[in-house]
Amino acid sequence: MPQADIGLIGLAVMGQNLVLNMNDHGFTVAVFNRTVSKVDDFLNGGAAGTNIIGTHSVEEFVGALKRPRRVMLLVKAGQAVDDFIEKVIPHLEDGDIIIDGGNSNYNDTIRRCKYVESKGLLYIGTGVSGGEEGARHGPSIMPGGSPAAWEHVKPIFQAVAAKADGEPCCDWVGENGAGHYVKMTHNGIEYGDMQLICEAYSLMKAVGMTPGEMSEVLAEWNKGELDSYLIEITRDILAARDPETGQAMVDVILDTAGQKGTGKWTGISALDMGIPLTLIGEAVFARCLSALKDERVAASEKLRGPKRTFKGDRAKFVEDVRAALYASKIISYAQGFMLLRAAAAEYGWNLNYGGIALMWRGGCIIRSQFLGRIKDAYSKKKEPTNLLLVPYFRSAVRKAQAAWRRVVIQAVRLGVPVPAFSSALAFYDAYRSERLPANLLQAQRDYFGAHTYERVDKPRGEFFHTNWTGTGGDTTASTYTA
Ligand code: 2AM
Repeated sequence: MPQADIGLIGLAVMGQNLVLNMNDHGFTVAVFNRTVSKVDDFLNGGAAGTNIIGTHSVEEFVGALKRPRRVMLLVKAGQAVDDFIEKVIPHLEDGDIIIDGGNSNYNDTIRRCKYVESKGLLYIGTGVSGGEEGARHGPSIMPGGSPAAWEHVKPIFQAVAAKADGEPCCDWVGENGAGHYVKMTHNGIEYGDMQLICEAYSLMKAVGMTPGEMSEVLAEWNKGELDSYLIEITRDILAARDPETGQAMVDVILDTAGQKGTGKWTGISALDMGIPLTLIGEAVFARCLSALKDERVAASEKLRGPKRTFKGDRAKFVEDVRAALYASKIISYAQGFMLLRAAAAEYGWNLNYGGIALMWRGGCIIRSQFLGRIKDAYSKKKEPTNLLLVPYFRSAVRKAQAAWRRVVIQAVRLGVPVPAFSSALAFYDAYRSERLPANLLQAQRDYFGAHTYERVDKPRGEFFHTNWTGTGGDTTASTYTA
């Protein structure tokens, strides 16, 4: 007699923790793993004394599941997911559900959803965020895929998810790859948030502050509008000491950043759709530049910058940095939601932006008070076209603006790179510009490539070409391919 409410394949730490979390909430879970010995290790270790059912073959695993069978995969993204889908399909029946909870690329999820549905089954691709700790005690869960599958996983997912303001940080995101797309965007925003905090750190360092002093500053910031998980952990990181040398831990860590690719995917998607996701783009590139450690060390011997020292009021400067960080963060989220809107249009998803903000409000790495404000903004009757136009954020940016500009100016004077702070400001100034220099750009395109332009004194959609040199003729780019 099948007993398990859900089955999970993939007993790495995330998988184990999620299974224990489900068990805590009264669900019976069957487990399986490619390296089968890990099943028994788990049952004799972390899962000892629970109702978790260990299985030693795909047949036994599927046989342990109640119908509709819910098969969740938490295996390495990529081929492993396709391999397990192939392995379980022959054992499943109409209406059974395959769930991929890994960090899959949304394009793969779109493909797999179609494939699995073609076999009469249902598919869910879900983002699970919050790391090992989140998986154990309440992650943010972002499911998308076959809509008919949602009611069958909803009670389990919402029970184990983090809660924010009393609501589960898990709701249906949309069809096929929507869940993984939203998770990817979450990770992109995470890159942005982290880069912004690193720039604030870099500025405080440039004005002579110690990590201990910065930790105290972040403890204060965490009590206000910047209250968030990432500020909180950075506060603790800056206070930590290296047991070997007694130095601040942060000072003994090599300054080359790693990345697993979700920030890059976010940037690629933005470029594909023509969305100016500048802050996340800069955050990804900042990691790439940091990774060129040897080149930078060599260049630091040769390339000179300004020899300035900070002479201002340090406390005032720190407050300016806080305001600049907050304003830049608003820009980053405004851009992130612009991306989601574009993706919704591109892929035909009916995204619930307030729901997404709520899913990110707790459990995940970017969790913050701030996301509660975004949820409020999207819960209004009239959905805002851009977060920057929402009165709360508009006024927050207005208040922070002078400080933000002072910080960017100071950073430029000191020669401290602040790509995220400054590109956020450039975005703000461009987005609020009624007229940008693209008129000149269009003229250039028309000059060398006869790409044509529209005129300010003629209706949109009418295109003109100028014979700039008197020798180019009247042929336009659309009439030939060069
Ligand atoms: P393993 O324990 O047998 O290595 C995280 O790496 C999880 O994904 C683990 O459960 C791991 O199984 C599984 N995994 C990694 N690569 C895999 C593959 N190619 N096929 C199946 N499972 C894989």
